[in-house]
Amino acid sequence: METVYKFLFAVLILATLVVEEAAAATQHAVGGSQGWDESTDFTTWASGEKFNVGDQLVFKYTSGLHSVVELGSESAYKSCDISSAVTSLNGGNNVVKLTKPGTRYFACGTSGHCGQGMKVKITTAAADASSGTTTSTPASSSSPSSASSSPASTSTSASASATAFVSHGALMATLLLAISLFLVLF
Ligand SMILES: [Cu+2]
Repeated sequence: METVYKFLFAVLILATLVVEEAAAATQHAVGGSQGWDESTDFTTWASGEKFNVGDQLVFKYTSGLHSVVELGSESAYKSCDISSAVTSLNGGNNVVKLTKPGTRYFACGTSGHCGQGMKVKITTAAADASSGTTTSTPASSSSPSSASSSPASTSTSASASATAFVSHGALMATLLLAISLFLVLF
């Protein structure tokens, strides 16, 4: 009977850890309440946000008026070279997952909009910086309607699974530690 309780305790710890890990991922509504629009100051917005691995960017805009293109380099970003886009998204509500540390460049694909400042540079911090601290997200972005925006994250799936493996390892280590602690104490 005692083993049953031990098992249940272990399951409880595991469930808690999984929930905590899920809660640590933040959704960033790009541009804040103004959204993905040419009137938004994205440099100021991005400087006030902290991007961690596992977080998501949510681009909200009027479908047909704007789009989201990911650019492959700093130079393409600076010169608004939309033709070198890595990924192109549209539809008005796109979710892009930040799967690894580093800088990513996004711009609007509509002619002239990037030049007007409708672009943003996102720098994702290394995984270890994400422990615990979750940045605030506007309540409006709470609907996780993962639109047809998966292509952006699938291109980097190899590194994504590597990151997942690392965090999974840390999770298992914590779990094993908790279980052994329990066995020693009781
Ligand atoms: Cu635009």
